[in-house]
Amino acid sequence: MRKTVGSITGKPGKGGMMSETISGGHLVAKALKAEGVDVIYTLCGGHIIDIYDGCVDEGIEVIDVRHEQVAAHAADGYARVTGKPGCAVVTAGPGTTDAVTGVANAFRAESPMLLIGGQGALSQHKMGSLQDLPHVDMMTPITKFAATVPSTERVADIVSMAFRECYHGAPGPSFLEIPRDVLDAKVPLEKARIPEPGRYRASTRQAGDPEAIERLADLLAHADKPCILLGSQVWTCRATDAAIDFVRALNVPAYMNGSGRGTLPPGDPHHFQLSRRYAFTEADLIIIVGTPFDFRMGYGKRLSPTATVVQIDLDYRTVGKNRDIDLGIVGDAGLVLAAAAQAASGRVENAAARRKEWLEELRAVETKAYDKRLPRQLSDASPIDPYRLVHEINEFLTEDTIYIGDGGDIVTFSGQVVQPKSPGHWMDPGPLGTLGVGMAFAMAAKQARRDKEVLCLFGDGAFSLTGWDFETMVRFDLPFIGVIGNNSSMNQIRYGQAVKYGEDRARVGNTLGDIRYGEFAKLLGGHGEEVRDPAEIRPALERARESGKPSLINVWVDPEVYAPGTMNQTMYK
Ligand SMILES: Cc1ncc(C[n+]2csc(CCOP(=O)(O)OP(=O)(O)O)c2C)c(N)n1
Ligand SMILES: [Mg+2]
Repeated sequence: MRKTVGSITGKPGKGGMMSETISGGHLVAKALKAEGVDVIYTLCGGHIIDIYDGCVDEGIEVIDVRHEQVAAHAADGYARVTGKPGCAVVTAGPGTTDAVTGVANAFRAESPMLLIGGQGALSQHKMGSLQDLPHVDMMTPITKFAATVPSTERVADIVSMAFRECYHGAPGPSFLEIPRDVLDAKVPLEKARIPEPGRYRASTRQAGDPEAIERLADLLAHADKPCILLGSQVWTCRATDAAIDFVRALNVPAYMNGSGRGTLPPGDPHHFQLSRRYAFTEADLIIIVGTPFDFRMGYGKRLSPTATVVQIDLDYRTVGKNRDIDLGIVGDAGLVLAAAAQAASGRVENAAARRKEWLEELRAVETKAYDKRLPRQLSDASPIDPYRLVHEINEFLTEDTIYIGDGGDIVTFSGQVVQPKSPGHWMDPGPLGTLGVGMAFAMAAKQARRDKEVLCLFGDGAFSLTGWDFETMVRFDLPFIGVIGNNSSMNQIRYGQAVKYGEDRARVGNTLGDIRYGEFAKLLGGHGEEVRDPAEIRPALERARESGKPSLINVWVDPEVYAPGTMNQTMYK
């Protein structure tokens, strides 16, 4: 006799009574469901199939990809887009090692995701079972929490523990390995701890030290030339409204980086982009929000030594790291900015008005830089100037287009020109600089937000790393506009070789074939085109939009030009 309650099957208990049982894989699915996770990204393996079976019962979609790196990047992307943690499930051994890059990227990008890896049965521990590796040891340095699930009863408990750990300080990834016998075994339902939705973890948002907020308000009241950099945590904390209120009420020019791009729309009087270096040199008060003093900030050395520097971050370890600061605040970007604006109100009217000239000064620098570059953006040259390509993309984006950049030099061009029109509509790998995130981010963004358009600009090198997952986009009907800036090279690296070793020795290890990626898209069931004429970029983008399919517009750009950002990289100096 067999009784089935959803995922739960019955077997005779003590005294012949029926007791309900549940397997480890089904407990995983229940814990994911409790967290609000509605999709897992995976590549199958015998060690993990019980999780799939649990997902069927819980109504969790299973998106199976062609490489585990993509599964992990997609979980990272899902977290960024939805604000919920992402989840990737991979098999033991090579499945887990393939996913390492995705976890590492999420670690540096402060993205909350859970990677679940299979593992050989506990009963065969260290006996040399198929695909056995020390996964937890490997994952520990690149996660906030890495553990083995020791028993079936504790599967859901430890999954919820891993999610809790994702939100300690600045968010990040967790890893769990679940041995095959732990996953497959069934235990009496009443013996398993199944945390209930909303009852096993608390908000970790912190409002910042009130005394520090007061000091910030005071600094704002006295500053003549303040500026603020809104980093990725502004999006992580969903602090867009607080940031906008802050810059408007206090009349502070704002620069944005990483996922913070789009916090203010282009054209907003407080939106600045091209005058950042000038502002960091001339400002008397610089407020850095949710972005570290890492290589992107010249480790803090590019800020005026005489400016008062304030740093606000979710992670106490980031505040004051690499550069001294005048005021540090550990806390949630939204809560801190709202509290500072509130504390400053009534004290800053004069100061805000006084800053009119400072904003005009920056706008003039901004306009000059824009005008200088404009001819390149409008260039009719063939082969196509990369500036023209990114200009066309920028013009083509709508308020509902999520823009993703995945590549070297070509994406560096786009960083200067492309301005997302809405918050949370810019995705880049983050400080790990991982090539190959694009397809996975497009997959996650489109799956999570069917109402959005997704456009990904790839370098041809970056595309080649994970391009086969274009097929997954077709299989799951996830239309997106893929654009390849094709220079048949790994140009960003080639530039460094040319500078260091001379042009005649520059073509080593960086040359790619002349691949017609438009044909590749068609082969896999998508829409594809080749573009060699700059005037054809916009119509091709329109056709991709209208096709309603995953698409690749392969744009042949000039391999002999490099982005200023590439040429300025300190590694080449
Ligand atoms: C996974 C990974 N491998 C290697 C690198 C080093 N890298 C940085 S830029 C670059 C060249 C990328 O070429 P492509 O995507 O074609 O862009 P291009 O520079 O040609 O515009 C490489 C190999 C990296 N960042 N990530
Ligand atoms: Mg290239």
